[in-house]
Amino acid sequence: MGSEQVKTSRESRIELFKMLGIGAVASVIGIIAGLAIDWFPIQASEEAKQIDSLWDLLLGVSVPVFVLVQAIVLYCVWKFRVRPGEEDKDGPPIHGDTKIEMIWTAIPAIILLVLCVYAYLVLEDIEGAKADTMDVRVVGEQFTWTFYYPGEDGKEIASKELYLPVNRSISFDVQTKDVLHDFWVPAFRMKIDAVPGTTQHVRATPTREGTYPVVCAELCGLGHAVMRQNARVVSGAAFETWLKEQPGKTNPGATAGNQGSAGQPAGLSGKELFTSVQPTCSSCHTLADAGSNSSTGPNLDDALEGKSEEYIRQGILEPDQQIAAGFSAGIMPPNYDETLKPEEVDALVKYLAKVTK
Ligand code: HEC
Ligand SMILES: [Cu+2]
Repeated sequence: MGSEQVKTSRESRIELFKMLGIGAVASVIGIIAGLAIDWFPIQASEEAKQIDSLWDLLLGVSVPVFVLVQAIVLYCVWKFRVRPGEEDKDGPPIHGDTKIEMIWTAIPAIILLVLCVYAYLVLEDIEGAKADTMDVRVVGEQFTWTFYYPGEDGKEIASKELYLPVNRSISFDVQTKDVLHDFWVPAFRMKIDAVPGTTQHVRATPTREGTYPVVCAELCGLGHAVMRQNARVVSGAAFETWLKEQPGKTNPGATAGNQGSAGQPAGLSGKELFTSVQPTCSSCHTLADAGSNSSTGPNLDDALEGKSEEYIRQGILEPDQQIAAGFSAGIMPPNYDETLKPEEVDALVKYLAKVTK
């Protein structure tokens, strides 16, 4: 642009304003589109609001950086292309421009600094201790979550559903029994790895009653996709009532729930259990009678045909004792003997024996 033979400085200034104008219009369109898109699930926590505001600001700053630069590049490629007969011409020799270089270093530095400070303040606020916090221990394993609440006399109360009182700060202590998992409630926007051998901490304050998915966000094995449960945010009173109804846990030190599948409605039929115990059998197995057709585990219509109840019982309670041909150990959850009540196991065994005769 500094070339006298090609353009006067007035002409090149007009080109510059044209480019910036096109880039600015494109940026505004990009920001509006970015804000209009519904990126996230509903905001169900205090933290969600802060994180979404941070996201909106990041979007507002990064869209122009990308769109403006692209607009200028494309404009230059089109406007200043070599025309027929100009093949041997060369551009003016340019050896740098201190003023421009200082501007393009200073502006991004200032933008980054402002974003870092804002992100840090949000993080500080989200992670900071809050009054009246309730502790919930979260234990991941292939392929389920168990949630433990502090009960009376140091005993813990285990649940397969994450019941939470609304508008109360929750501090999650996240652990795993086996491999890496990642505790994530997208509606809360909070997420943390469960790392073997350590306890990770994350906070959230649910602000909206409702049911939201709890997801594992770390690929943890073949059953990873079925490692999904529910967070139920209820009123403080409803939470207290629910907690009182839960059976206490006798051995606080152990990590597994021994008092059966808390939160599971009692008296379900074998078929209902097959599709409702967490993680659901139907998410991995094909069984015509239950209408499931998943292939992570053996097709039970074939595998259990004519098999004894004892065989089926062992298949459920000690899955790694005999590995079905063509499948590997460590995929079928090993702890149904802990999470299912004996009568639930009986019902499942009887049901499977009957429908695969
Ligand atoms: C995460 C996936 C997954 C879930 C959930 C699951 N299974 Fe399995 N299951 C497997 C795999 C894989 C095998 C084969 C490997 C083995 O035998 O351990 C298997 C094996 C079995 C077998 C033995 C089959 C044979 O031929 O020996 C039975 C019986 C069985 N499952 C029943 C159930 C029941 C009942 C449930 C629910 C309470 C259930 N499974 C939940 C993956 C799963
Ligand atoms: Cu997982």
